[in-house]
Amino acid sequence: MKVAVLTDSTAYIPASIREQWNIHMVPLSVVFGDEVYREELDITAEQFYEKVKHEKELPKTSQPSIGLLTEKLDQLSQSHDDVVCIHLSSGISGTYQTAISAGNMVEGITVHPFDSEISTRVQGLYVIEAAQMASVGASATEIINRLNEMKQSMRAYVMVDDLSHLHRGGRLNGAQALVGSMLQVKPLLHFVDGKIVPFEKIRTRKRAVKRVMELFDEDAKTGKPIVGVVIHGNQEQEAVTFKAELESNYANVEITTSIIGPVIGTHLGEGSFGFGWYVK
Ligand code: MYR
Repeated sequence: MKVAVLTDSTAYIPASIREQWNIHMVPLSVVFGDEVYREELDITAEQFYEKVKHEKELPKTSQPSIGLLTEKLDQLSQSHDDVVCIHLSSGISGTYQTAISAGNMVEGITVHPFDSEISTRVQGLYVIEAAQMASVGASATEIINRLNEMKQSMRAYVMVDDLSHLHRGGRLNGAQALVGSMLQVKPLLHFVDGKIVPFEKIRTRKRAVKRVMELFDEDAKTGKPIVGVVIHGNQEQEAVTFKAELESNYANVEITTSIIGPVIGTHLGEGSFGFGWYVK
């Protein structure tokens, strides 16, 4: 019973790591006018942030087509019986539902869908765990059970420089009446039931970063092993500094940094910054 692991490009797992762990990927796209760019394949994160600066119109995003997903599942069915499909939150994209629909159309492989209820490399934490389990022969059911267990301790917070991107894309939920006033501040955002909602209104980025550290401390001070990822919209240095500070404060944490790619970058804007983690 060979189990494949499939995710989408918004998990932002570098190709070298995908190859190492046999992780399959379907891309989402950014659309500038009539031009469609599949992220990673047609446009890198760095190229995207540069391009946005020179474009008159802001981009839009699109999920993978059902045709692309059925084609991918069909290929996987040649050598696998099951596939664990881990996608960005169904509360922000139709990708997860489309994977389920594609699974109903393809014969010879059983789709085990997992709604990460998040995105970015935080979603990637689930994907890497699933792929490592698959590599040592775990069944799809064992993998899904483990992912659900991870979800219990998964936490993520993100701040944006300009809330208007999320607002424009219709991905900001909750406290809608506050949006006008919130555009002036740097709210800390998080996911509730797979949707993005304000967590706390914080006036400055410095305070928001400090607040994330306090929230992290609640888990880190237990001494339990923690895996985390710092995500950033083209703010490499800030991410590296944040990671170094956490690693110097706690011996039990393993942290990576990850640039937020074009699709999620369209909705968060350049300058976004966040941190996600789970207790191992
Ligand atoms: C699509 O067009 O289907 C993609 C829509 C993506 C919406 C992204 C919304 C922002 C996600 C923030 C992720 C932060 C993770 C900690």
